[in-house]
Amino acid sequence: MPPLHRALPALRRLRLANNTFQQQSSRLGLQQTSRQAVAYPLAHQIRWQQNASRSEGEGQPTPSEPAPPARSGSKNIKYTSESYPQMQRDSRFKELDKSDVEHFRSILGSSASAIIDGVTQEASNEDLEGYNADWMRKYRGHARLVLKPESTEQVSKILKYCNDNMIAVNPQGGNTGLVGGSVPVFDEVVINLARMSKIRSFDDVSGIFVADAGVILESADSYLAERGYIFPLDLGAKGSCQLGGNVATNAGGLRLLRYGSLHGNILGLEAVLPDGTVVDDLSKLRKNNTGYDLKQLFIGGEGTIGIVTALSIICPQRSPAVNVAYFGLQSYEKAQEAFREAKKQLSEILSAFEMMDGQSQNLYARASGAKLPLEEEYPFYCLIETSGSNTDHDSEKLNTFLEHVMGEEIVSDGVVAQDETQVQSLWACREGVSEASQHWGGVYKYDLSIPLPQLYDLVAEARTRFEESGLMSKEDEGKAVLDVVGYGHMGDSNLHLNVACRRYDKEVEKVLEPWVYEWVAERHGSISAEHGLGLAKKEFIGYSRSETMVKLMKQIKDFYDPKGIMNPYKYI
Ligand code: FAD
Ligand code: 2HG
Ligand code: ZN
Repeated sequence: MPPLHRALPALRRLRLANNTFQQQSSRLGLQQTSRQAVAYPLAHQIRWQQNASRSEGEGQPTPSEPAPPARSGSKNIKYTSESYPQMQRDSRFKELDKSDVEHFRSILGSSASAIIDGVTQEASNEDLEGYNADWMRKYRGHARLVLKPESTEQVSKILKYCNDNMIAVNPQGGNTGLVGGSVPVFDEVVINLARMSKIRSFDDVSGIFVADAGVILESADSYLAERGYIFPLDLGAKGSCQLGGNVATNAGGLRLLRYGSLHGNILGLEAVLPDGTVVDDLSKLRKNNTGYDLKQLFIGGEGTIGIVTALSIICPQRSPAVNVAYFGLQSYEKAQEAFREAKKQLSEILSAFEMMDGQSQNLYARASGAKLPLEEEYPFYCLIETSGSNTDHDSEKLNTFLEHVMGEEIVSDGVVAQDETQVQSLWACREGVSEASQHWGGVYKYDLSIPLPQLYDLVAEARTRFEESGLMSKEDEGKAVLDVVGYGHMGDSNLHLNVACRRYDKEVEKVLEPWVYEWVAERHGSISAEHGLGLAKKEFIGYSRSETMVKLMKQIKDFYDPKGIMNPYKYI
């Protein structure tokens, strides 16, 4: 089959133009099904904590695996307390004893899945590992107790007891966070929300969805898909991350360009404060200008002021006509031109505009064994998704856009998915990069907002720094760094700089930090576009926030959590 630009006159049917890629798609076993139910080439590794689950209707728990199997080799992950020896356990916090565990048992009942107890020696390190070690294999805590409440009331009783007894806690969802916020540093009690997995209600007229914080994102979206709606957030970790974790990190993801941030979509929250107070702000109102909008503090709060137990969110109609195209481009300037044209010509149907550099795509191909969609290699790639309500109308718009960008040589080559399997395969090239970049042992990840014209300069400069440092080689196993890759949500000016490593190494970190943060601050960007600060960026908040802002944040923290038991040692 000819490449896309030669097939343009026949584009009415939007055919995928690369036979070998189609064969590859079936080799990977991708299924013709909805995007949310597809097994991505690397996804089995992403679902490392809880298996994705389907909802069973209102009031029913969405089943989830009780215990997260730690990924193999997680015992080799260094303890955070060893990587950061300057961090000391806060001696004000109580060390757990048998009486504490007995009290928690009295709250949680006798269900075996409610407590993982390494304090009274029943649980092994193996059982606890999936809660102590993070997804990047970079951070590892010493927690000996994991509590899994199944109701808001239980969360309230647990927190009240912890607050009264100075017991530090670490709220946890799917443990897919990328900044070290989701796992303890020392012996904080992990409060994991996995068992709070009920969908509470859905109104198919307004699109308002209310669910427990422990519902897995993919389950929520599958539930909504069956009713013609879509969850207004999508990200690569959808099979494991929980709605509460999404709220707590204010996750951005792949659909933000179209549906906006959780700050706008979330209508109400239920949360528990450290002293056990239940904040019932589970409003289903679109408009509610009655004083301070306090729920916003929990959105992106990273578990530092309370535990989110439920949310209400407005969900849009699912678009029946979805198209995905994948392009090769000769330069970053061409990618910017393509974005400008996409906004101009696709306007209301544009639902994603993602950029990937050539290195990121090669890394993905190497890690997954997948063949890339285009026959030639390009320095840059873009993935565009359109979502609309009228197939003919959308196809016409997309054709006009494709003819323009190909005719003007903005885009050098491209393919358009012609069925759901191909949609998955194209998306996998983008979503698979995050995991591919840590395939060889470790990764330094930076998630940055940078003005669009300068966005890629950072990647090019970082690459030069590593070339000059002598720390990088694709072949030489002795070198810590394998490659420097850049990709991200170009439509949101959000770059992901990933430095793929064979091991974590302070020499590598020194090349990157604080240089990356200084670079971003000089351009008035943000050092955290969507992943949060957690532990990884604790020291660097000042690069993006003024002293006054940090002081106000500390005052808020002290007000909500005067004893400091919530997610201590993290950014605030
Ligand atoms: P966790 O990782 O368990 O926790 C994250 C933080 O939230 C921690 O500080 C934790 O203490 C706190 N927390 C968790 N649950 C609660 C709760 N109920 N109440 C209070 N605090 C809580 N992020 C993006 O923004 N966009 C992306 O595109 C994106 N893609 C990703 C792709 C992959 C492959 C991976 C591994 C991660 C990605 N992430 C992305 C990171 C991301 O933050 C999330 O995956 C997700 O939002 C975290 O949810 P979680 O349930 O796993 O939370
Ligand atoms: C993505 O957009 C995620 O794929 C993860 O935000 C980015 O791993 C990363 O750096
Ligand atoms: Zn992202």
